[in-house]
Amino acid sequence: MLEKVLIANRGEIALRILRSCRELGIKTVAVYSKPDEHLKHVKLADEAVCIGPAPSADSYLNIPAIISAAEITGADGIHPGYGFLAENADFAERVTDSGFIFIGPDADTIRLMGNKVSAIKAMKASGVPVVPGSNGPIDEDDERTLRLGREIGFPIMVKAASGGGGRGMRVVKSEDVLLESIAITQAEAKAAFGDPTVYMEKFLGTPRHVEIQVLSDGKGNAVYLGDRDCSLQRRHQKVVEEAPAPGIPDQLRKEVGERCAEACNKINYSGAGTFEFLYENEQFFFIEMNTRVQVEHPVTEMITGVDIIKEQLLIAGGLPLRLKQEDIKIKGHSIECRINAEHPETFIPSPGKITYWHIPGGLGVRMDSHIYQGYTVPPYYDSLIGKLITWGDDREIALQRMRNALSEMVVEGINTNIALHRDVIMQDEGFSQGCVDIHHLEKVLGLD
Ligand code: MV4
Repeated sequence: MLEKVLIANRGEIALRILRSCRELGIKTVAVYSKPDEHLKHVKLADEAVCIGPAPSADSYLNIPAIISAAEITGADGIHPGYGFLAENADFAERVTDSGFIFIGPDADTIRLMGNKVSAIKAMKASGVPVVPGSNGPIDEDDERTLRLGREIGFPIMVKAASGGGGRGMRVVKSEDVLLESIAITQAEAKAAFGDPTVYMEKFLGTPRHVEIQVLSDGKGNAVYLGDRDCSLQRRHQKVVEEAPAPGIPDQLRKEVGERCAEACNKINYSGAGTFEFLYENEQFFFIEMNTRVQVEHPVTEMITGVDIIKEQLLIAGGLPLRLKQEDIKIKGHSIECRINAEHPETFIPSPGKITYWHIPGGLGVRMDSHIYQGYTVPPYYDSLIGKLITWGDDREIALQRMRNALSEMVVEGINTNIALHRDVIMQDEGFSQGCVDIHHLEKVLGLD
């Protein structure tokens, strides 16, 4: 089992990882950039090492500095959190080659999923439903491409194999612009990712974003922990997430969940992972797999009672997964509001000193945050300052608890998006109803 874990991240997720390590009696090493020396988890960690100056490229993305910190402190495992190096296959490889345990799937699996063409191919082969499309890269044969396009039917989405998360994609309305759209996307993909490979999918107009959380030990024991709906987003940034995804037939949830768990076993997936789907007309369509723990993992923890980070640590430590599918019982409903240091209307980031910080409480209310009164939010990293999570026996109770919790929360000294959550989203009729699509929030905000 792991004895000392280096946390290669910052902010709320670094604190979240530290808490699970402590619960398991695992010692912790914090690594931090110069302006981050006052982070809460840096103070709480058993050891802390400064790995560089403010820019991420020189600190949280600095692989040699992180590995040196692990060597100096005698850590045996490295947890990458989310963002930064979490889905960097070269990092996972160098961690392993240096004799440490990477807390996540192996480098080859990260690489397989990092390339969307190979990810879709692997998932399709495992029986996971995918979007109708080219099922492979677009090649030089224009006649074949046009034929494929006609078969898929327009509109079509052209996507970069090395893209993902909304980068490197383009909608094509008709056949006459297909080849030129492909050429443009290829050129952009080459410039952005160093890989010009693109593929085609049927464009879905009004899907929901539904994802399935899995845990798998790479030894034939995989489970799915239900689903989440992350449709409420603005410019590919999720704003509110919930679990379970409302209004999905239970039989369908089960079928797709089982396919995901089977796919994990088939590829010997090790760790926590998320299958991302578009959901339209009561059908799931796989688009990508995330090989890390996600920001929104708490809503799944709330409805399953499973500590996802703890399970990641146990799997990485070499233990067989303790959970069987029949142990996973979905109970109630959970909603998460991402609290950002940004203006609630303009979305302009708002770093600075937090002069007053009052967080809500009560039954079914959870706050995952590294913030304390007097803390200064630095301008160098993303603006997430916390996640307010509620749970209730049903969606209505979780929603009402969220409205109450938001009304109790007070942050002074910086702008936050609390008012957006409290006065706009949690009052919105469509959201209150449930089942809104990925365009809903931007429509409500008048941005489309
Ligand atoms: C799509 C799509 C419609 N049809 N693929 C955007 C992020 C990346 N993960 C995949 N994305 C999309 N892929 C097909 N075939 C629409 C989107 C999309 C989207 C997906 C999930 C969450 C928010 C989104 C916002 C805009 C577009």
